[in-house]
Amino acid sequence: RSFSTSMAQHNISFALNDDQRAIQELARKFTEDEIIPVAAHHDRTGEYPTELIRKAWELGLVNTHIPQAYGGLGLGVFDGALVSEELAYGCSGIQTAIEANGLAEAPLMVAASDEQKKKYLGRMTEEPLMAAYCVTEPGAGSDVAGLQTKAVKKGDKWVINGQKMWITNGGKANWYFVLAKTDANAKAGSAFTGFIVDGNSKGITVGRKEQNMGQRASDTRGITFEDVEVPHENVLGAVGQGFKIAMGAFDITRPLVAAGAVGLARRAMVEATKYAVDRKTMGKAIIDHQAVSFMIADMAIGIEAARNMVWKAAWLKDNGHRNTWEASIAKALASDVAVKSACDAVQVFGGAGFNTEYPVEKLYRDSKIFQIYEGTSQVQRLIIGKGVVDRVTK
Ligand code: CS8
Ligand code: FAD
Repeated sequence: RSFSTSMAQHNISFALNDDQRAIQELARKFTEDEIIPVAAHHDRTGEYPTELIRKAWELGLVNTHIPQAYGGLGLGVFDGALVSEELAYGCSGIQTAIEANGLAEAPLMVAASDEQKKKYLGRMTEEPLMAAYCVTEPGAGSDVAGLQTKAVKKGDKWVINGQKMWITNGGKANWYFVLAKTDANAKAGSAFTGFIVDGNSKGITVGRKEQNMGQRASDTRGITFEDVEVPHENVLGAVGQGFKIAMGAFDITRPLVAAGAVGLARRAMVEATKYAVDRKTMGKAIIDHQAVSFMIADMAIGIEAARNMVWKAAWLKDNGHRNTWEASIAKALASDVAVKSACDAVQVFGGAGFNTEYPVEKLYRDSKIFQIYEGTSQVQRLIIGKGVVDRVTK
C-alpha cells in the first residue's frame, strides 16, 4: 500500500483526482450556464463582464492560486489550467480578464514578503477586485530589457515615471505590478525592480479602452505614471531583481494562457463537428467528405497534444522544477493550434462561418491574440531554440 502511494506520487498520471474533477466540473458548469449565454453580448458591446466575474469569484474560479494562508484556495498551476481551459471554451475574452488577475498576482507569488502577500493577495480574496501586470510599453514589448519606465529612490519612497501599454484590466485594477528601470548601467537581470503600486496613487492616468480585433470583453489600456510615489515597502523581492521576477511570473502564467488557447480550440472543434454532421452537400453530411473530417481530425490532434504539453509544464512548476522551456513550448503550440482550429472551423461553416450569427467568427478573431500576448510566438521560439542548444551542448 505504501509502495503504491509513493508510486502514485512520483509516476506520471493523466488521471485527475477527485478535487481536480470537481473544480473542472464547476468551471464547466459555470461556463455553460453563465459565460456562453452572454459571450456574444460582451463581444459586441465590449462591456466589461463585472457581474460575471463577481459570480466566478464567489465560486472560487478567480485568483485560484492565492495560498490558503492569505484566504485563497491555494490551487496549483495544474488546477488553474483545468479552470482556464473551461472558461476559455465559453469566451477567451472573459477568461483573459479573469486570468490577468492571476498574472498580476504571479510576481507576488514569486517574490512578495509575507506582509505584502497579506495586504495585496489577502484583499483579492475579501472582495472581487481586479489587478493588472504592467510590463509592456509603447516602445518595447518583446524586448523587456528595453523598457524605459524609471523608478528613482527619494528618501524612503520611489518615484515612478513612464508609460505602459496594452495593459489588461488596466482600467479596473485596484493595484498594479509595475516593472521599472532602477539602474541604467546594469545588465537586464539586475537593472529593473518590480513594484506593487496602489491603483489610487496620485499621478496615474488610465487611457481609453482599446478597440481590439478580438477578446473584446477584456479591458486593455495604456497607463501613464507621472511622479507616482511608491513606499519602499512595496518593492518586490530586492531592488534589481525585477526582470527575473517578471520572467518567473510567466513560468506560472504561460501554461495557463496556453490552457486558454486549448479551450478555444476545443470549442472550435465542437462547433465545427456539430455543424458538419448536420450540414449536407452532394447527398451526404459534410463530415462524410474526408476533406472536412480531416480538418476536424487535425483540430483533435492539436488539442490533445497541446493539452498534454500544458499539463506537463504545469506539473513541473507545481512539483518545484524549472519549467520555462516547457511553458514556452506549451504556449507556442497551443496558440498555433487555437488559430488554426478557429480558422478551419470558419472553413467548415462555409459562408455561415464568416457571419456574426454563428459562433466561429468570434473564435477566429479571439484566437489571434494568443500568438501575441504573454510573449509572441517568435519570442517563445527564441526561448525554445536557446533551450534546445543548452540541452544538446551542455
Ligand atoms: O524579454 C524576454 C521575454 O520573455 N520577452 C517577452 C515579454 C512578454 O512575454 N511579455 C508579456 C507581457 S504580459 C502580457 O502579455 C499579458 S497578456 C494578458 C493577460 C493574459 C492572461 C494571463 C526574452 C526575450 C525571452 C529574454 O530577454 P533577454 O533580454 O534576452 O533576457 P535573458 O538574457 O534571457 O535573461 C536575463 C536574465 O533574466 C534571467 N531569466 C530569464 N528568464 C527567467 C525566468 N526565471 C528566472 N530568471 C529568468 N523564467 C536570465 O537567467 C538572465 O539572468 P542573468 O543573471 O543575467 O544571467
Ligand atoms: P514587438 O515586440 O514590437 O514585436 C513586433 C513583432 O516582431 C512580433 O511579431 C514579434 O514576435 C517580432 N519580434 C520582436 N522581437 C523579435 C526577435 N528578437 N526575434 C524574432 N521576432 C521578434 N502586456 C503587459 O505587460 N500586460 C498585459 O496585461 C498585457 N495585455 C495585453 C493584452 C492585449 C490584448 C495585447 C494586444 C497585448 C497585451 N500586452 C500586455 C502586451 C503584449 O505582451 C505585447 O504586445 C507583446 O509582448 C509583443 O510586444 P509588442 O507589441 O511591443 O511587439
